[in-house]
Amino acid sequence: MTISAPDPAQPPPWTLHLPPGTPAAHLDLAAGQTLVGCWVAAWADDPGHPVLTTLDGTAVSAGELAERTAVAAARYAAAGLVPGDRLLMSAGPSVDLIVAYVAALRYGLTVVPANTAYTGPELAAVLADATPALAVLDDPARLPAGEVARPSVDPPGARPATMSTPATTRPDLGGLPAPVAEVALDLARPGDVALIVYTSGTTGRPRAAPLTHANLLASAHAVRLAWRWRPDDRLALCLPLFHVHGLGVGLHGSLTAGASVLVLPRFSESGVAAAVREGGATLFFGVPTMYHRLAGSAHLAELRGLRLAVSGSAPLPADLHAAVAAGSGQRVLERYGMTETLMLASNPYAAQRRPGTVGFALPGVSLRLTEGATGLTEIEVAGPNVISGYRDRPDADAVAFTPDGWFRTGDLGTFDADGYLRISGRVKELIITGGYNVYPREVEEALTSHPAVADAAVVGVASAEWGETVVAFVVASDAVDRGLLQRQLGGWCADRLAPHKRPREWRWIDRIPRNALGKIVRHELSP
Ligand code: MLC
Ligand code: AMP
Repeated sequence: MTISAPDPAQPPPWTLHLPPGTPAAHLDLAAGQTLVGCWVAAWADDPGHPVLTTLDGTAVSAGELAERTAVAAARYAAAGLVPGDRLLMSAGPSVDLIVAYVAALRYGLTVVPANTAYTGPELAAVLADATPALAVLDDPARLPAGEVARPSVDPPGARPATMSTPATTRPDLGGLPAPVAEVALDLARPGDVALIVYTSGTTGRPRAAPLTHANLLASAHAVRLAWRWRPDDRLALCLPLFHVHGLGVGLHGSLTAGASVLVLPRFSESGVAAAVREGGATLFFGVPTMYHRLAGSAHLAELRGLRLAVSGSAPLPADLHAAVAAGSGQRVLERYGMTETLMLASNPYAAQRRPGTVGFALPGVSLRLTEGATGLTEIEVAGPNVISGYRDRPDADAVAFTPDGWFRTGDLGTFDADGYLRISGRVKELIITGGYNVYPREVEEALTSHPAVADAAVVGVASAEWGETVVAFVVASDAVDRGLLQRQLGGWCADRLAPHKRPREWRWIDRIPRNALGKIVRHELSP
């Protein structure tokens, strides 16, 4: 039962995000446009504008970025790629990587980002489902050699059970053939898929979210408007470029606003401080773990120099919000997003930023709450930012979308008296640690595949630094030495799971509580 939905007779709640004087009735976030079309138009307007900078003095102007991405696109063509092909991307943030990425979109490729910490089996699962024509990696040796097994999604015989691993290159595209001719650029249509992002565990059947140019542009425009992003802004960007936070909000938002990105190779408190002090950064976007570390460092006060600091991907505790405000004067603006829907809600830029809430629906986005059988209210979303369905997964679509086409976020929420959205929990089985998602089932499957494990369950426990950390409950199959088994399981997980998915703590029990359907009763597992 829908208990709270936008009133069609009233202006949408998001009009309060718009700068004064914006004609809301005429707001058409991305209609008929593509990400690259919008970026190229901004570059042509001001070719000398620095678009990418680094702390060691690199500066790439808009005109140079246009040129470098055209050359890179021609190299993709010389390597035999054609528009519509998929390109796996798994590398740390760098100017080269951004050039390779933007070039791929300009040439009409679909980019499949993957976590740089993925183990061989995790990467193989993405490769097998996505079948990219080329992989851009910091270390090409990370790719499993030879053939990879493909998941059985299609009826038997519909496609081969294995695929060859794709050609690889580094972010500077070293090793790709030199361009032989100019190639046609920027021909993507709004409905073409720019990104395919895997959202769930790599075991079982993968769930891939195809994000179109129109989805991504609508979300980039929404945050550009809501956060008053200007060409003279410079974002200190140290988020990974394989998730929608770093890519969809940080990079796309900056390029859509015609602003600059200060590219940092990784997050560090001193790096963020230097970005503000020496690099001219006016914006910083981070996950709560980054704010926790900044708040505990000697660099907190440097945030004072920013025009805006934004937090997302996980809940920002109200006491952390207060600590950052006390130490730097920055009232961090918290926003809420999700891979399949991009950005959903944000605290207001120009009105009260209310700790513990994620504010109001962003421009173009509609939110409603629906009460389930338990009486809890789930957040549902519709808008130009939302995917139209998972890739080749009608079964997942049937669960994720309501009959009237709204997307179920799996997050629980309530609106407070002033209409601020508060996220109160999750219906989905998900642990968020340092802004990364961990699906308990994936970790449990890795654990129970060990011969000495009879059963296992994984839960998240509260952590001031990480938000949640992963704790494993294990039933050993025989009377084995627990210390030895724990060491063995540590190595077992390290071979199969990226570090953020590996249990940080271990508990040994006799039986995993399960209900009549065999489902783990997680709340009975007390860490
Ligand atoms: C690193 N480690 C983690 C971890 N990140 N463990 C649990 N959770 C994490 N998030 C591991 C390391 O591999 C290492 O393992 C150990 O923890 C200590 O690492 P560290 O050096 O202290 O961590 P660091 O490399 O500094 O990484 C911390 C971080 C990073 C916060 C900078 O986690 C990060 O960039 N998080 C951002 C994730 C993100 O962008 N999420 C957006 C998803 S999109 P070992 O074994 O070597 O000791 C989304 C939608 C939306 O959610 O709304 O945005
Ligand atoms: P992902 O699947 O990686 O895109 O993660 C999306 C999930 O992150 C959402 O469904 C929420 O559960 C969570 N999330 C993102 N932003 C916030 C936030 N500000 N507060 C609480 N949870 C958040």
